[in-house]
Amino acid sequence: MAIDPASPIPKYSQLREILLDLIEGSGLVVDDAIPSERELGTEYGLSRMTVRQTIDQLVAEGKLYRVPGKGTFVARPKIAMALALASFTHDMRQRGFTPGSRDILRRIEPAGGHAARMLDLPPGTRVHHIQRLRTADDEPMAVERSTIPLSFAPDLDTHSLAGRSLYQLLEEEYGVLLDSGEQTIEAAICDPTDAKLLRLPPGSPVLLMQRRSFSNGRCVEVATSSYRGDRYQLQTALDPRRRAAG
Ligand code: 16G
Repeated sequence: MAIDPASPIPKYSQLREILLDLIEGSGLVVDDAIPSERELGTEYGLSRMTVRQTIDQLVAEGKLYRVPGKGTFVARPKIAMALALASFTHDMRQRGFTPGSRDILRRIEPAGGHAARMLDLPPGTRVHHIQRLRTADDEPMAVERSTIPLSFAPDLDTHSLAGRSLYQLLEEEYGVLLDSGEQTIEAAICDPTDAKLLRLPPGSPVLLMQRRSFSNGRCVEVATSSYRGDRYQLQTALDPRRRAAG
């Protein structure tokens, strides 16, 4: 591929395509170095500034990373999370990672107004509040905060969740099989406490997910999770748009 100076597509966009092809398509693997800014400039007849602008963008997107004094390297691909009612444990295992879970906080408390509304329960109903750090191959991935009414799992607090799946425990110990869910996902900035847990610089981006999971139409879990923006992307199949009736 070459840069076409006559093309209406800006040169940095053309270089981006070339670099993406290099990163994703043609033999470079994770942690391989890409050519230096000088080499790219010479090879494609571009100014250093154009090359830097393109690389900066790819670094910001998490496709490349820089090591000062050493060069620019191919980053690990992000984990493409499907929009499904999957448990973290199951999802990580399917991808070949070893899932982990560390309790940050577990307690029984009366549900506040917001949590109660989300759970379709009267305020003050007793709920388990569970905060966990989720890891994959010991690397922090997400902070998850789940609220579960005691009525579904009265002595859940006596079960360790270290390295264990909450969804599996609900099913095996309490016969609660989650069969539907709804979830919102938005961009957010990691709060300082979560940044520390996730070992991210303060102010890093996260995907903030709010999930309600149901069993037989009753809300079993309300969860708020912060997933690392530098490690996750969302992936979904797209259905063809339905034609308007009539
Ligand atoms: C997922 C759910 C979370 C649930 C957890 C159970 C999202 C955003 N969150 O991570 O709500 O508590 O799975 O995982 O997907 P576990 O069965 O491994 O404990």
